[in-house]
This record gives sequence, C-alpha cells and structure tokens, in this order.
Amino acid sequence: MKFGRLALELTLISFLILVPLAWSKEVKVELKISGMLCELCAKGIETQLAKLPGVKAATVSYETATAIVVYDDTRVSLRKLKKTIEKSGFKAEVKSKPSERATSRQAPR
Ligand SMILES: [Cu+2]
Repeated sequence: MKFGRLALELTLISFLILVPLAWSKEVKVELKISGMLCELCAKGIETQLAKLPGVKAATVSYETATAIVVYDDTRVSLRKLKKTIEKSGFKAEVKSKPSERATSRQAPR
C-alpha cells in the first residue's frame, strides 16, 4: 500500500530528527574556582574544559574566580567537569546548580 508506506517513512524521519533533540539537554553551571594565580590559569582551564566532548562553551574568569560552562549533560557530567579542573591543579565548587539554559524565557535573577 503506497500511502501506508509514506506515512511510515514520515514517522521514521520525524523520529530520527526529534529523538536526538530530546536527548541532548543543554545545561549551564557556574563553578567557583580556587587556586588561580593569574589570567593564564583561567585561560588554561578554559582550554581544558572546551576540549571535553559535550562542552558547548566554557568561560573562566580570573577576576571573579568563576567558570561558566554550558554543556550537554547527556554527554558529559558535572563530576567530569570538576575533575578536569582539579586535574589542572585547581579546586572547583558548584556555585549554582546546573540549570537548563533558558532559550525563550530568561530565568529570574
Ligand atoms: Cu596563572
């Protein structure tokens, strides 16, 4: 049956598109980093974090001693982020719990 087949194909295609979208969850976390001595330390951590698969963006500030990381929590864990920072010789503490990155609406501050 021709129609039945087309419907099946359309279902399959939308499934293939929607499933990865639903699975990948982008979250944002703020970490307090201690032990940084200069701007270069911050840059170094930033580079290490950005290298991790699943990390979308990493911004580390020496001035505020914080790292803001946007990552896909189905691909990389918060534990892994902390471990990566600690491996470089710094201490990392979660400042704000991972939150889904608001795309259409902004979270209240
Ligand atoms: Cu430094």
